[in-house]
Amino acid sequence: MARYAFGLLALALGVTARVGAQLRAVEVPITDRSGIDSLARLGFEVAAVRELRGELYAIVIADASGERALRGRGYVVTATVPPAVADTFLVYRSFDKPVAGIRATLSAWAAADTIFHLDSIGATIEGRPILAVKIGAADDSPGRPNVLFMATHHAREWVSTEMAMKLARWVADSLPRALLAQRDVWVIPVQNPDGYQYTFTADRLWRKNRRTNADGTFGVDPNRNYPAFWGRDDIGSSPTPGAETYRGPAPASELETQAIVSFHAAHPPAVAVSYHTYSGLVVHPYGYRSGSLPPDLPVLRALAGTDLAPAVSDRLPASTLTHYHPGPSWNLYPTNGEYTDWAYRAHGTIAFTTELTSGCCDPSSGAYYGFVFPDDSVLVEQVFRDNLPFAVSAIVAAGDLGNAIGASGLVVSPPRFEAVWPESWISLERNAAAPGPASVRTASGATVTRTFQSDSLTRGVFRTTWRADLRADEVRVVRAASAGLEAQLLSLGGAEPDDTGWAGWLTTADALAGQRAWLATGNDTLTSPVVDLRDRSHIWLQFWQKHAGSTFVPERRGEVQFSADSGRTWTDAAHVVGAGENWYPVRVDLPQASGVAGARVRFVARGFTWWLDAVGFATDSVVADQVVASAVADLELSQNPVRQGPVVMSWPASSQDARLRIYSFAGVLLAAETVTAPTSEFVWDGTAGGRQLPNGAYLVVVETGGRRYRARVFLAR
Ligand code: 0X9
Ligand code: ZN
Repeated sequence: MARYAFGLLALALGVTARVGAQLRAVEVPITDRSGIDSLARLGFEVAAVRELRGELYAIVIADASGERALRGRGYVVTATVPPAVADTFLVYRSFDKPVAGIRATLSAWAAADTIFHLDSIGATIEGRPILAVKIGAADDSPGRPNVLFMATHHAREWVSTEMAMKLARWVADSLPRALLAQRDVWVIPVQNPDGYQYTFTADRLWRKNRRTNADGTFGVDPNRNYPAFWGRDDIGSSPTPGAETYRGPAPASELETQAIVSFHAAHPPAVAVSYHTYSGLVVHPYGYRSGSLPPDLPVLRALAGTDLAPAVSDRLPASTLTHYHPGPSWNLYPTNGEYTDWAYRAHGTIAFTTELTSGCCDPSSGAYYGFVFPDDSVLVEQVFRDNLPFAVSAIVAAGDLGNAIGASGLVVSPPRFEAVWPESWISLERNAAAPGPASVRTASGATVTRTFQSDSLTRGVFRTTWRADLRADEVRVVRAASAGLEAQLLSLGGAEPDDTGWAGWLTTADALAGQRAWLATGNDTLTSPVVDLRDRSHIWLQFWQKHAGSTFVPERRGEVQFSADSGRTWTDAAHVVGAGENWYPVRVDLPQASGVAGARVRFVARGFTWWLDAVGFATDSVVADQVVASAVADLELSQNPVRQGPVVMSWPASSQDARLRIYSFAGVLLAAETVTAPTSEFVWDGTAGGRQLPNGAYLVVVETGGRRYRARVFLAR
């Protein structure tokens, strides 16, 4: 079933609401849902669909030029006053409503329950308090990491406020007390109270705050006003006061923004989730520029998951989605002055935007609802339940981000190479020191060195480029010796004339490296030649890509598949969804490729425009392959990396004594021990010859009964 591409996607495409002044809601008759698709494809913002006197109408938010464009396309356009809605819903309630409103409810909770602490962190232009509740101890302790859940930057996104309210209640009632005692959990259910109130009294589809702009229009977009990347370009936000994404006259010009900024200065969150609606996403920094990846991608990805192991399932009946797509925010569209980029830049906050609900469909009518989620307590409760595991994982992770575990079981990848060529990227742990030089051993046996570069945006991820001095086929082993990392390209293809054995896709001169790249523009499959990976382990796939999809149509995507039997059977290794207009590298771990003689990958474009270059198998296990090419299996380790105390290494029981050797990463033998049968484990405290070894990677090899086991152990203490 098709999904309908609105929300602000339409604004990003920029047909309407770009220039000109006042926006208004107009009704456009459509025959069926495909009419919504057509409008969305033209770039119009369809905020809702309404049935009136048996006719179907799309409600489009447009300015004068947008209305002209609609008429120019033959649409009949009628102004509509989005109804002021009576404050009498079953689920929803305004900010000001006596007794049951957001303000009254929070006050009642704080009065009734000693673990609820209610605080006003600022006031709006219309004088409403911006309310934050803290659940747990009353005082602030540096020993308790802050976790922030925030909602309703955008006035009309009501489900997000209910999500935050339910979460506050759940944390107070049900979060295990031992965990709560170790966290400061904060909830700000309405970041934009004036706008939120206005959606009940005047305009259900209002988005911005309610400040009067210099040109007489109203409102600044609260999610474009933060002081990071503010006004960087006019695509990620608008300089036009009447526009829906107006960024305001200056960074943090708005009282609501100032309240959040000072809140963060006083209580910097380790993790934050900013709830919005709609489109079924869990996105994270960066959002300011397509293709930019944050240094903490391993932590963000562990928590948000991947399309094959997503953190949030969508179990709403009639939803068009099965899960929320996780990824960098530019998968949706680029923004600047946006909250998560700011919190991450300013405070290192592991920050997410959750776009709740798919926008379709209301199970009672089958209707698309967009921002107007049904007033149905069962459905709203389902949204909450679907999103609760991710919220809980955020609370847990805040205590030890390096060991974060996602709601679907993903963990933080260890320090590693993320790409080998044409740029070598390594990601280290948060706050790791800069590594020494990068060196490359070339096919001719020469060594070339470069320094790893990092800047304030890529802190912790170090990059160096070989493109200028080395051809891909000359690169063999890449090393970041001081970080104990190395990687080796085992195969490489990039649509160049001498890349033989690849089939499918056209080639294009729009290349990342060399002269050509591959390009698919619809349904097309690119298949690699067969690669022999016998005697190889710790295999991963590197590729660089860009793509022109949409998160609103996730069934149009790229699928990366692996075959261990030369292409007879295939399994999914990764999915690629959404927009990504600049080249960036991807690493996909392929543990199932170890020792495989007939390894192949293929890239299946499903209605997806997709560029690929520098595709190849790589391995992290260069030394291991050199020292013990014939190891049969890996040792079992009680922890890796080893952060604290000793590590217990074990192997299958054997009737013979075992010989255990510890090597430096460069292959120097540091220690040898004998373990007497029937003991089949060794407790290692990180020393060799009585000497404490420095942090880094070591290779441990155990031989017993004619079998050989090995492990690469990271000391990180
Ligand atoms: O545009 C926004 O502020 C958010 N979407 S919404 O439809 N709720 O308005 C998304 C912000 C996420 N960040 C980026 N897409 N860069
Ligand atoms: Zn929003």
